[in-house]
Amino acid sequence: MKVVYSEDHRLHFPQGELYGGEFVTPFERPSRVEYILRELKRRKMADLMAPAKLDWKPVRKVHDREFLDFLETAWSEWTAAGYRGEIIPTGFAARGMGRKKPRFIDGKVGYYCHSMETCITAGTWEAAQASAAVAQTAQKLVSAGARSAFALCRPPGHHAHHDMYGGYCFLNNAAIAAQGFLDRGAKRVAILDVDFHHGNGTQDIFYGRDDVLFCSLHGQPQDAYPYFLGYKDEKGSGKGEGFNLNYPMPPGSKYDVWGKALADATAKIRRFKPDALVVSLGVDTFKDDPISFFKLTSDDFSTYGAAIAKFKLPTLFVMEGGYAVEAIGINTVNVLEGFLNA
Ligand code: Q9C
Ligand code: ZN
Repeated sequence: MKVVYSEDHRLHFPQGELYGGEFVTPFERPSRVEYILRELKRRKMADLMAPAKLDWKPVRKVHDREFLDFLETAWSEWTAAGYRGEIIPTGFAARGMGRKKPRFIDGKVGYYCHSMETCITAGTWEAAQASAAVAQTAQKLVSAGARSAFALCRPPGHHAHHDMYGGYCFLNNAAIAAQGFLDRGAKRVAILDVDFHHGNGTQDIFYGRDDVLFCSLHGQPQDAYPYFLGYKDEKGSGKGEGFNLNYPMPPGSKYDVWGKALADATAKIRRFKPDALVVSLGVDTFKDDPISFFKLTSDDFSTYGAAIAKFKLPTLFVMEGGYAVEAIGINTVNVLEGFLNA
């Protein structure tokens, strides 16, 4: 399988993540990618390729222009204000407050951010663009006829909204890829999000559209990040109604529960008759993941990789989360190998 990868992911590595009131080393760290690459090489599955230059057209269709400008200039505005730490917002537009965008950077950060664990650093924008280019290059391989490709994206993307970052995500790589498929002739694209966390960003971007079916399997928002989206009754709006499907599941869920959700989503995706499938591949559903509460085993990843192959669709895997770093390579490559061997 073609694997698209850029070393520029290393440009994004914040010193801290706000977690339980402490600053800890971010769970979303560069070594995640190294473990995945090592396992791909060990199984002789690392047909590596560097990304091409990013084509901004599909990016601008899924993200707000001023949000992109903000990401580009945030670091220089922050340092110009005299701040010496990494970028973290302090104030947000909470209930009852207004929606106008502030001028000063500290206010703008609160306007464009939805979660405070995600720091912006000097290299973040470079890394985020490289990650989007990785997804897009892999998408173009599939659009050009490859049966599948793996976009080894970092930072991840599925928590990035049309105009908000957070949840370790800045640009929505899977959404950019889905838009890329449509721009290259696909009539309908399905996105299957198997990351432990609800793909709130992807949901937001396609909520009013009927050309992209979004299906997310995740920890129920009563108990799991992102807390404020991911309920079953979020079904899409306007002509997008019926094209957003959420499968929230309770703490401790094993493959017996998770696999049933996948089977239901599979039936809905088939009925949609997509021309391409984008898999938002997070392996934080693993039983030993440090920030998640599902109980999938390493073998379960092989099982669902094979299940995804049964769609017989051109398939793009886009890396999202997974924080049990010692197992992240095994679990990720199990999905890909399960898919290839099906
Ligand atoms: N107690 C992705 O997997 N913080 N993002 C969770 C848990 C944010 C996860 C705190 C988790 C973001 C791509
Ligand atoms: Zn996740």
